[in-house]
Amino acid sequence: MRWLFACLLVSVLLCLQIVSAQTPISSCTDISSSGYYYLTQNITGFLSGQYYCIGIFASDVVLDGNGYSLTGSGTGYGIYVLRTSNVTIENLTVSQYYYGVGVFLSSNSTLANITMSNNEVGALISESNTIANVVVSSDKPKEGIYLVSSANNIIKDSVLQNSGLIVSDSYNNTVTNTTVNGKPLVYLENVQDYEVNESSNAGQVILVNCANITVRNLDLSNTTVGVELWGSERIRVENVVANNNVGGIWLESSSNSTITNVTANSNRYDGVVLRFSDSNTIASSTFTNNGEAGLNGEAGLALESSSNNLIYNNYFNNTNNVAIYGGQPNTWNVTRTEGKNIVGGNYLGGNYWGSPDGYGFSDTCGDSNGDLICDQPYVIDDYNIDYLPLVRIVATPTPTPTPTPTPTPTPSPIKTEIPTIAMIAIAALVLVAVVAVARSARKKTVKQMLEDMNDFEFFRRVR
Ligand SMILES: [Ca+2]
Repeated sequence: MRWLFACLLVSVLLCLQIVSAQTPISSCTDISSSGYYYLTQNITGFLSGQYYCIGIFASDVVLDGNGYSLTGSGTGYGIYVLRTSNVTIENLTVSQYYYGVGVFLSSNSTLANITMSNNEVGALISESNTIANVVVSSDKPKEGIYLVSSANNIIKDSVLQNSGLIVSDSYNNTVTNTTVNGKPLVYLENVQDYEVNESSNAGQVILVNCANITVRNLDLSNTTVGVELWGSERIRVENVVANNNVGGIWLESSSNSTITNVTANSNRYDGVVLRFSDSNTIASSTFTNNGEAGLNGEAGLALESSSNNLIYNNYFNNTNNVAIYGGQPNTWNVTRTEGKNIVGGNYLGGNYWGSPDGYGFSDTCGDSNGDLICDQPYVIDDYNIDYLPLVRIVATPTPTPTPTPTPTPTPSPIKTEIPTIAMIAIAALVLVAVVAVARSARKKTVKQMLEDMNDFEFFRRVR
């Protein structure tokens, strides 16, 4: 009898083992032991009390979505993986979380056949992992695949739409057969003396530990970041458009590189970011309407702990044109030299400092000698001064046609001359008076507007 009971117990335990090895999932849950898990229906929201729907905290796990979906409402993680190895997540759609899939302190994970749509970040990955046959898409550009503090990641056969790749302190990665907006994602690491031009038809360009590379004649818009330089030097980015991205162009720990004839407009965060990047040149480029997300510190150009960069002949027109963190010195103009500048003037010098409200420094500065260079320098901070800010040629308003006086050619007797002279004198006096009134009225208006602007500036600072 005792033996029979023991056999029964063993059979039950075996059955349980098999069941736990093939576990159906029909709601948000934690996975804390190895095995095969599969979704049996679409799931929404979070696991109660957590910021994720499915948490994986065990190694040797397969999560098979079976074609079903996880859907959030803009925050947290769809799938959160922590301290594991050999986890496979496959065959599902993850939508509308802040992070679609987050994999932390985990190695040898595989994300395969996953569609990540409208998450702020599709996949945030650390350590060595593989992403294959993944589709990351958004209605508007968001942060697609983010490789952080990791190495030896493989990204292959994937499609990034209104999305892209970002790497941060991540090396020895391989990216193959992956597109951004239908165009190749060009990821180069440890490459020297190379050109990425229009023949590459790149949709995004990422250079890690590269040197002497030219990136030119490309439209790198509607992605995470058009061009990213990480730990690279002597890179030339020329004639590139980087519009409507999360960020236009990003240089991190990169030096002696030049960005020229670039257009970076309407990026959600900054037009160009330099972090820990020295001795670069940014010239003859246009940065407008960046920073639409409205967070602090977004700007046309953001410099963080970056010094000795030369920034001149650029057109800035953003609510915040420049943001500087760290306060290191940079140079914002070249010596006044003859040559067409970015706003059509005849001298190269500094930059044009416009503002969407039309009252930027360059929009309103005085130019007493008419050389289209402001009388006063533009002071960003004590270490960052544009000594030769540019003035734009403003189209002259069409003058009001002066009524042509019809002279009376008839020789007049002397007595009629007196009233004529008097009339001219009166007319002249009236004209002077009218002009004076008009001038004072205009002065008042401009003064009023400047006051209004100061109020606005003050409000913005206080806020
Ligand atoms: Ca001047």
